[in-house]
Formats: sequence, C-alpha cells, structure tokens
Amino acid sequence: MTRLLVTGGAGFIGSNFTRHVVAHTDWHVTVLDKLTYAGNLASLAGLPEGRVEFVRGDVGDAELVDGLFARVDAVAHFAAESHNDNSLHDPRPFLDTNLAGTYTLLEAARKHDRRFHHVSTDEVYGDLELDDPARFTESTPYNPSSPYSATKAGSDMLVRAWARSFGVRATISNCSNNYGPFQHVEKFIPRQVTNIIRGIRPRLYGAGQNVRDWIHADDHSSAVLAVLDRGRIGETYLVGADGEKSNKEVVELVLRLMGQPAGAYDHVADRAGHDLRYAIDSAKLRAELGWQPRYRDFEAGLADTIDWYRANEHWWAPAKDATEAFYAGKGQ
Ligand code: NAD
Ligand code: TDX
Repeated sequence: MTRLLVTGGAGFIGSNFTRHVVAHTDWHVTVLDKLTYAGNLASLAGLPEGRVEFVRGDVGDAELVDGLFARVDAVAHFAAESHNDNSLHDPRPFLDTNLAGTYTLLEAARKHDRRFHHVSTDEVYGDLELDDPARFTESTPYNPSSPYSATKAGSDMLVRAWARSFGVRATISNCSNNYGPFQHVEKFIPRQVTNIIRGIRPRLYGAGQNVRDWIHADDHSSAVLAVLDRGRIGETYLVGADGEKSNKEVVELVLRLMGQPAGAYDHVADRAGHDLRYAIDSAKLRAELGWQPRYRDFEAGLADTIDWYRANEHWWAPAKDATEAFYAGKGQ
C-alpha cells in the first residue's frame, strides 16, 4: 500500500484526483488543505474514512509539512491560488502559496527523500496566436503573462532545481483548462452555468475570441496518476485532450444546452493581459505512458456538468453572491 499526501485535495481538481485514487488504487490518501475560499470539504463527502484522512493546514507551514512527509511515501501537489482574475487584483497570496508553499514542500521532499509530483498549468508557456498551427510541447520556452501564471512558472522552476541540484525524485505535469463538477463558480464555465440558473446573462470578456483547450477533470486525474505511477523521474509531461474552443463557442453551447436563445449573453470588460490561445500537444504522455482521455465529446461532458450544477445548488450557492460582487466591482 502506498501512502499518498494530496495537497489542495479539497479544491476542484485535487478532490477529483482523491476520488480517482480511491477508486483506482488501494492507496491511503492524506489530504492537506488550508480551506481557503476555494476549498470545500463537501467536495470530499462520502469517501471511506479508512482510505482518506483530512488535515487542515497551510503548505507553507514547515513544521506541519515535515510531520506529514514523515508518514507518507509520495506527494501529489495540487494546492495553489488558481484564479487569474484574483491574481490581477491581489497577487500576494499567489506568491505565498504557489512559490513559498512549493518551496516548503520541496524542502520536506528533499529531507525525507519522498517522490514528489507537481501539478502545473499550460499557462506557464504564455499564449499562441489564433492562426498558429503550433501547440505547446515540453520544450516550448516559458513566457507567463499573469501573476498567477508567473508564480506557477516559478514553482515549476523550483521543482526542476530541487530535482537537479538535490536529487528530489520529482515529476511535473502541465495541463490545459479543466471542466467538470465541483469547479468554483468564479471560473468561466461554472460562472455562466450558474448565472443562467439564477437568471443572469453570461458574461464574455472582450470579443470572446480567446481559445482554451478544454479537458475533463477526470482525464486530468488519470493523467496525474499515470505520471505519479509510471512517469520518468525528472521529466515534464503536458496533459491535454485536443479540446480547443473559443470562449464565444463555449458560451453559445452552454446557452443551447440550457435552452436559452443563442445571443443571450453580454460582452464585458476584457481581462488585463488576457492570453489569446492555449493549445497542448500531449504526444509524449500518450506515447510514453499509454494515457488516453476518456472524454472525447465536449458537448456530452458539458451537458453532464450542467446537470451536476443544476442538481447541486447547495454546493455552489454559498459562494455565488460574493463571487458576483467581486466581478461587479471590476465591471465584469
Ligand atoms: P482550486 O482553486 O479549485 O483549489 C485549490 C485548493 O488549494 C483549495 O482547496 C484551497 O483551499 C487549497 N489551498 C490554497 N492555498 C493553500 C495553502 N496555502 N495550503 C494548503 N491548501 C491551499 O484549484 P484547481 O482548479 O483545483 O487547481 C488545482 C491545481 O491544478 C493548481 O495547482 C492549478 O494551478 C492546477 N491547474 C488547474 C487547471 C484548471 O483548469 N483549473 C489547469 C491546469 C492546472
Ligand atoms: O466570466 C468570465 N468570462 C470570460 O470570458 C470568466 C470568469 C472568464 N472568461 C474567459 C477568460 C478566459 O479566456 O474565459 C476563459 C477561461 O477563464 P478561467 O476559467 O478564468 O480560466 P483561465 O484563466 O483560462 O485559467 C484556467 O485554466 C488554467 C484555470 O483557472 C487555471 O487555474 C489553470 O491553470
């Protein structure tokens, strides 16, 4: 049996990964999560107590982290401040958690010689032109745009340095935009879906031409497990499911699936420094580890996700008003 520490396990993807590990392995999971505004224990409800233990705490708390690393075999590091718009408003928590927090974990991984997997984003590579045939690969130069992506890029660099200089047994995965149940209502798809449920029109930043490469969170989880289990130490793997769509296309699809008129959305102020396009080439992950996405039909995955938000208003309603008040203050 492997004892795994999952940081950020009460967040969107960390909770999905925790459920995935419980379903697909016999490992024991300890979740370490600070329960910031983005963390929600309800996202872990129903998991067997004997398999999953929850510890509330900060990844930057060196003493707590040291004690937890002493009793696990491996670590999957999901904890982060994750929202670009928040990073433009108040970057400080991004530096604290994404940079200093990752540093604290790496020092513990080094001291205890623990296997360490770092979960990162395609945003570290900056953006692509709309008509560029190229996609991001593991050798694309880093070029982050926002305080969020700059701190994620910095955290990747720390992991690489600790692997090379101190021999930490680390891997990194950089994934594209995730969708699925349990995603915070601040993010694009849940915001529009819950707006429509509440009778508010969806909000598109700028002209809505920006392209994101969508992947279901279940597929991100299976990729992280594959890398943790079989990835080559010291390597980076890009994770994506060939899901490029413009924001305008996504809003129009959400409206159609929810029985609304095609043009029933508003254009609002654009995001500062808004990345134009992300696109992932995940050939390395597929060829080396035999990974394949299970969700190949975005419309079907989106329809399931919409059903989940309709059925789970108790999960998202407590965060909705504060989120919309934040956006209203920015004209978005
Ligand atoms: P999220 O905001 O939903 O969850 C983050 C979790 O981390 C929350 O539970 C929060 O309470 C916890 N956390 C924050 N600061 C902490 C701290 N200092 N100590 C302990 N816990 C803390 O984020 P998410 O969308 O699930 O993203 C998870 C990871 O995946 C992040 O590292 C993110 O960069 C990466 N990622 C996300 C996406 C995406 O589309 N959402 C895509 C690629 C990579
Ligand atoms: O109301 C909105 N209207 C809108 O047009 C919101 C909230 C967003 N947008 C646009 C901005 C982006 O082009 O939609 C796109 C997606 O926005 P987000 O959901 O904020 O995601 P993004 O900024 O692309 O970053 C996400 O993917 C990469 C995650 O939040 C990151 O954690 C991950 O690293």
